Amino acid sequence: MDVVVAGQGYVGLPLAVRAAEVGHRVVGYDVDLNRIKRLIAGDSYVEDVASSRLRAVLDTGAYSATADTAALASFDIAVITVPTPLRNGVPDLTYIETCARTVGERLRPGATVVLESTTYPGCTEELLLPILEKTSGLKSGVDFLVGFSPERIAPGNKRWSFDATPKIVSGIDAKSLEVIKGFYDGIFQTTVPVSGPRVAELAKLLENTFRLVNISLVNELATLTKALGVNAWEAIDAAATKPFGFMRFTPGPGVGGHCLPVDPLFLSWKVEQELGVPFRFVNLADDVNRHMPDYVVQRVVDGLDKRGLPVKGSRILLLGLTYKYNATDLRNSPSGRIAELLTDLGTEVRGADPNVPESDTSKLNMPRVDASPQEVAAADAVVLLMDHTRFDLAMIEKNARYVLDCRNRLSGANVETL
Ligand code: SAJ
Repeated sequence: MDVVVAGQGYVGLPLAVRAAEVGHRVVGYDVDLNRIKRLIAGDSYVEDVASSRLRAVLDTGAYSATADTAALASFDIAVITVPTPLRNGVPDLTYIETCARTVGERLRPGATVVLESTTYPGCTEELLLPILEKTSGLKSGVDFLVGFSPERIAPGNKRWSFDATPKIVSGIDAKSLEVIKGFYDGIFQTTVPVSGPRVAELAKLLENTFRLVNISLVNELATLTKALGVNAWEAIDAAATKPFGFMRFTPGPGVGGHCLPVDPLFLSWKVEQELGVPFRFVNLADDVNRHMPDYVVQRVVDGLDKRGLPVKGSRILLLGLTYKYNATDLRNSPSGRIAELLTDLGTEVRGADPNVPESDTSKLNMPRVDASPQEVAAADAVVLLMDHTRFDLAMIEKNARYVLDCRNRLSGANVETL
């Protein structure tokens, strides 16, 4: 089939390349000209799509990349994989709206449109579908088919590769579901049909709300049991020996990334909009996680006090600036907030993270240094935020005068654990 994948990011590009590999003629559409230039050159910027795979489908002509909407003229299936960020706690759906208009203007009778972008329950039928009808003049369910299928990309996850991860599929009616399921059956090992787009939209939000709530639980547990003199990390490890009914999460300096701090708030926003009541679990979890940077800073202050060191003017080294273990992404990382709070207290903050691309150094709100023995030894306090495998933990243990370990990886008289 002729397939368009609108949005060639970490969700759209793997789908486009895989669809091309299984025999579809795929146009990868993106408004970012730099991305399109790199794609045409066979230079993949997505971790799980090797450039060799991209070049292979470019060479056969099964895949092409473009920013030119004229190339979207005759698709059988269009999949929308554009970003859905939050702006001040409110979902920003402008990318979906813009893309829906672009797709709608080229929609022909008999074609199908699938939304994959994470969004609130009802978005496919309340926002996407009317735009498609208005811009095309066609009738959904009669002239064209529509559905929702959430992404479950786990970048770098070797256990659950792209096609091995079960794929939820939905349609506004039986025919839409049949065609959409058939498309994804050719790409994924398992598809999971549900009764409609709202269920699929909600399932996606539930998956990440589950994580957000349970991470906030162990975060609050860590802060409270520390005061009680009980080691939460050890208790979590012990609880994790239960072979059923428990899932291990670990405390951290805060919840970053573009999924967990964002997706669940689509749910709480919709509930507030429609019902006028708060979604208390989401709001509480978000609040606990947002205050973890404050807790980390308080622990640093206490650690300096205990060592008779004035906070003002002290030199602090933050290790691990990206949002999660071994990640390269800085989005919503707690390190930024922690640096801001420590700077406001008059400390001199430096940051080290070998995973942050040089091109992203300018996004840091602190001077960037190497995680060298000299930098570690010169700091009045070291804070291990992310225990990347590229860090020399033994060197840190040996050279740090005082280290707050937010990942429970270090030991020694100079080490305190979050
Ligand atoms: N975090 C903790 N403690 C934990 C787990 C995570 O503090 O026990 C923190 C991380 O440091 C990070 C944030 O939470 O700052 C989010 O971590 P995450 O492991 O949830 O990673 P994400 O944000 O990349 O989540 C994505 C999600 N994938 C999709 O939405 C398709 C999530 O559902 C996946 O479970 C996760 O990847 C994954 O497992 O890789």
